[in-house]
Amino acid sequence: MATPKQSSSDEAKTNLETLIPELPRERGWIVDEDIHLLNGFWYPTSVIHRLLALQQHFKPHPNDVLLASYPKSGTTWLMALLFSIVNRATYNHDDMLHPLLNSHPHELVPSLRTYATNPRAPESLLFHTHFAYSSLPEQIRSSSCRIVYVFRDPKDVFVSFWHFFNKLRPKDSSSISHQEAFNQFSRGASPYGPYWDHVTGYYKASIQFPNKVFFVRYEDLKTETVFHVKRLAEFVGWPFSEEEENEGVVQKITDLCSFDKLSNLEINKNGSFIRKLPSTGRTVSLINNAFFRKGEIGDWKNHLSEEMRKTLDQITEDKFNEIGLTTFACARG
Ligand code: PAP
Repeated sequence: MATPKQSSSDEAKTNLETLIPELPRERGWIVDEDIHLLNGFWYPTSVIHRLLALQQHFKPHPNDVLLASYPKSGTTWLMALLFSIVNRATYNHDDMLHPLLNSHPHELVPSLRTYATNPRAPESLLFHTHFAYSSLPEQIRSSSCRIVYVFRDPKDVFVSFWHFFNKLRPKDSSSISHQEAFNQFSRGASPYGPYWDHVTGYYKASIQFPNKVFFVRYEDLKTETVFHVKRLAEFVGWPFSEEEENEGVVQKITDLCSFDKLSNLEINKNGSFIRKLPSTGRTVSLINNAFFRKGEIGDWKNHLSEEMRKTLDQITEDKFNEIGLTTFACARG
């Protein structure tokens, strides 16, 4: 009897089932999901499933804007800013019905991952990813769509990540100590890591393709928000007109997307959304307020020992100095 021919999705599944066990593996941080080293970056199992599907099928539009970041680097903030900037002809910043007042930014800016299994909504040109630059589908890297990358002091990134996964971790899943998580992060074996290679990939791309990749530091956005919001709007092709500037629109959008404003909205204080992990079938309830903790520069001082600070600053200096990127090294003050 002839063997039934495999469909292409069955074949892809079989390929994955043989590929994943062969990849180096580490403990993941959320919902007992392991992470695997794929082409230099550590991704959770469910993410690898989707990444491979995207690499095969995703079709970018020339006007797409992809927000990219290492987790906990300012994604939610940039989502709110980009959403407000590109939709300001439809939603006025002081409209009581502005979507940001009733929806979490993560609901308004879909993840690139969702397009691995769902067709893309034609009206949606804004989406986000935590994939490294070198992992992005080649179709995105070679298309004319634009990429906005935000990065942040790795000391604050680690602390923010640590609080986030502790908040989301179901009570029945195993925990990981602060020191263990720190060791993994500094070895580069954290989800979506190594952090330093993630930043370096996008930084180099922003130097090589300045019209394609916009690179901004969370800390600079915090201290000179209006200046960077104007640059951002120009980069994504929706510059503010002189009239808008005179009317204070930039400041109003900045205020709408500020930590104080967003974190105090009912939807962000008490709402939640559910995500299912295809690899394990488990669901994670994402509590909206987990994305709004302190929103400060330098909270690491309250959570890292002097030795931990030195470790991260040293790696950052070694990795970033060689590519000419300003570092965050600073003494505990
Ligand atoms: P994600 O990658 O999972 O989407 P992301 O939004 O990048 O998370 O990171 C959350 C961090 O951004 C939190 O930092 P913290 O833990 O140090 O407080 C969060 O508070 C901060 N954040 C969220 N919204 C804003 C905002 N509007 N302005 C400044 N920081 C913000």
